Amino acid sequence: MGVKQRATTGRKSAVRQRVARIPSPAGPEFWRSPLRGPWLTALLGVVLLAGITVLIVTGLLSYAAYNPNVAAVNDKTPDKGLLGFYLFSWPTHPHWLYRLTQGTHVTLGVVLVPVLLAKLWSVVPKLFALPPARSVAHAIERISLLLLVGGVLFEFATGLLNVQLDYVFPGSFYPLHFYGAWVFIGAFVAHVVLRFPLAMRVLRERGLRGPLREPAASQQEPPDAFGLVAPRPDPPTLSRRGLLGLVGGGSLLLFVVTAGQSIGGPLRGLALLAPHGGPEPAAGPDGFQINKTAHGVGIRATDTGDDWRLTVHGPDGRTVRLSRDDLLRLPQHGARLPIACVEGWSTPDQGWSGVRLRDLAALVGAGDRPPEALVRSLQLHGSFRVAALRANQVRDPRSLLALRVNGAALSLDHGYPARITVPAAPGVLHTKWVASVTFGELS
Ligand SMILES: Nc1nc2c(c(=O)[nH]1)N[C@H]1C(S)=C(S)[C@@H](COP(=O)(O)O)O[C@H]1N2
Ligand SMILES: [Mo]
Repeated sequence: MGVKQRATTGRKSAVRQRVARIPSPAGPEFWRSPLRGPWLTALLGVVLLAGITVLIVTGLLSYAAYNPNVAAVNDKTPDKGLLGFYLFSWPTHPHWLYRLTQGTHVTLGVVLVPVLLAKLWSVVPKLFALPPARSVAHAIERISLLLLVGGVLFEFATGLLNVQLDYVFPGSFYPLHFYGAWVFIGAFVAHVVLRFPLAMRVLRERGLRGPLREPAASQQEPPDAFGLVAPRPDPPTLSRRGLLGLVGGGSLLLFVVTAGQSIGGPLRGLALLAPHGGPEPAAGPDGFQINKTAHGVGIRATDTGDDWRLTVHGPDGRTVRLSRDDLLRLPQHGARLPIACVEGWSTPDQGWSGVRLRDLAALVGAGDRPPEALVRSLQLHGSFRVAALRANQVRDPRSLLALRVNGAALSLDHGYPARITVPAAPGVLHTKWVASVTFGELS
């Protein structure tokens, strides 16, 4: 072997030795924060347990509110099967119900992001640990963790993209978020059953505030059996109190720049992060949010002019066609109702007036017990052109084919010549630029 060759080999092995000394993320040495430990993880875990439980309940309610099992019109999720076991007729009382449940779902989802990130950070050494499985039980645990972490990231990502960017997925948001939710719920329940007793024990033993009062020098939690506490910690750069302050402050900030889109009032002007936040639209009958403009969905002025007719179909073939003047000559009723979108934003109650849906049903012989209704818009392209309403929604005296809002004719962007309003129903069922309503048994 030549001198040169020997030197190269020597350098190579030195490099190899140095590489061997760099700890890998799969080993505990790699993770150096002195703040990690069972107490921190338990505290964040308990906050997430409460928050995510509310997200799951309000999310499942939102799906039910969408009338997904009326004639596969609103939602075409194939083979919901057992996953739809809990679906029920979404009520029409109180009229602000969906505004509350969906405002909570979206606002809470945004506000929990810093807590979720902190929780994942607190357990990150466990996520990288190798070997992947030491036993069958351990393998099951690791797979459930994969579904848990993958599920939570998927649900937050699809949810946040939907509220921010208006449906950017291949296919529909609903099946993705719905199936994703059930995968996550399964893993979440398993995780809570396995870990909740442990978390409670840690919090009881050490107290809710105990570790926060300890001086910065002794920040580290005692060595633990789970491998969360760093065996060779770096000196602290942030106190545990500082970390929790950062997380809580982040959540508070997100609340302030989001919540106004559903709470309204002075907070609306602060909702900078919300696509439908920002200052209240100019005063006047039209002074409330518009999601999609007539121009944006290709509604032409000629479609909504004097030639416009509403076509109403009855259950046994009876059909009537009504001009806007015909409709205005029918008994007019008022209802103060909000628009509350699945994306979390909502308007305060607006004063709608027009013809009751049940009166329209009576015109085509669907009288005494109005059945379900299929509403079609003039709109030729894009989503939300058809919507199915349940019998309880058609029957409610506040459910209107609205012709006017806040004392003036609807503006084109708010759905002129006529739009649907239904108490407590998601905004997506409030079809604008209505062309026809078909009453009958849809499902
Ligand atoms: N024809 C038609 N109606 C529609 C929609 C639409 O895209 N097309 N969007 C729906 C959705 S998702 C919501 S939240 C409300 C929004 O009402 P706004 O645009 O008046 O704010 O209208 C609903 N009605
Ligand atoms: Mo919506």
